[in-house]
Amino acid sequence: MVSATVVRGTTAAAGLVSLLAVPAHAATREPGTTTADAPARALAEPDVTGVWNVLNTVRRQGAPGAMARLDDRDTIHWAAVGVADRKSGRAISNADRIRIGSVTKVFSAVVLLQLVDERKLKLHAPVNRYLPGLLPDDRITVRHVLSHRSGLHDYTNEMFARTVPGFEAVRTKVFTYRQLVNRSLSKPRTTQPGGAYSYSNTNFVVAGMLIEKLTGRSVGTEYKDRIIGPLKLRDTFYLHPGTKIPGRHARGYLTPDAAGAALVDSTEQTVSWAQSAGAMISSTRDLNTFLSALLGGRLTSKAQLAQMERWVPAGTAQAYGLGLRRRDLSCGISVYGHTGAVQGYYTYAFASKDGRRSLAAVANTSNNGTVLNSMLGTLESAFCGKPAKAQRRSAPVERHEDVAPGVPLDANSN
Ligand code: REY
Repeated sequence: MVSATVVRGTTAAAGLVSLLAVPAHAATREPGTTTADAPARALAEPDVTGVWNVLNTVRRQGAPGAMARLDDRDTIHWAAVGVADRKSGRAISNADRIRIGSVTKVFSAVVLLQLVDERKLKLHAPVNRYLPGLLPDDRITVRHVLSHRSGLHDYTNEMFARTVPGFEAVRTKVFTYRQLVNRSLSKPRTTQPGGAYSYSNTNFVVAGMLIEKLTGRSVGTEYKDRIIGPLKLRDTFYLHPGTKIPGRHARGYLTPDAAGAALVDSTEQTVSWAQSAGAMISSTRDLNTFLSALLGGRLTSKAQLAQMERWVPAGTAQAYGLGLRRRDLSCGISVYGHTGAVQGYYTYAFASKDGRRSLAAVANTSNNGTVLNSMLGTLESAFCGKPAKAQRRSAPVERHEDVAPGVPLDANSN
């Protein structure tokens, strides 16, 4: 088990003791976070030990490894427990790359909002204006798609109804965007255009199609030129339909539906079933850099960031903007980012309103609702600090809006 705290520029020792040694300047409070619908509040000191405890918990709950990195202004904390590779027994580390699943959606949304800034796209315009005839209803707008209010059915529901067979059936497949949209359109829509939030990967497949249509280039090129390159994200890739994770990485282990069945190594896959909805590779460091830059206003105009933060209710203690999720923590602080679930990997990537504190936490398993739910605790510890004595925090129940439905909360918990 490894944990450490580093003040940028001075590498510190590893170990739980150093983890507790918070540098003096880090004690400065943030000016506060304000959301459209929450009062301003100062952030408490992060409870780094609490984050570490959560990682240990998720390991006991079935994750081979778990890790987190917390960037708090100039101070970096990280912690890692368990293994990156069950065969070799190599310890997992925050230097390991991972598949980030739906955190990819934030990248897709940023590209589209930059295109709005460039006046190449209008949020209130129908998708069909840009992609004639794609959708069966001209009333579905770009905003509806990016806020999961299009009503487009999530085709992954059927695809992964049976977890391991579903995965093996698509592991090496290469889909066109249109094939994925057609799968969705073969089912009834879930709402009227602009109706209630209903999470669907189909929306961000449409987002990828919009990016490619409007720019004439691949989504991979757009992520690279607009985000990965400018932010110098050295661990971040979109390699579709390549199946390998380049360089040092944590292997991913999918939990089968049958209790007690052996984990399935799911590291290599095309992720073609998700593409612009979930196929990126990254690291905890790059995710923190990315979200800090986004929330800090360095990736879009202020006006488009404000659009991303126009919230619709999205379950208990959650709201969704445009490709961006807000989670309201027990201490009244809200954090902004996304979760990701792709076979073998769970990711939480969130930042404070001003982007100055960010947390990325990863477990190298999936289809384990208990682990997913426990990982919420990393956000509580990172942004709310130590809970007051005798007040045990009850984490809000994870509602699987952003994970294929059908993952029972108590899966594998017995
Ligand atoms: C896909 C299934 C989940 C994952 C999904 N991921 O929609 C998007 C996201 C990209 O939100 C799989 N679960 C698992 C099942 C459930 O197969 N039967 O947990 O690995 O990140």
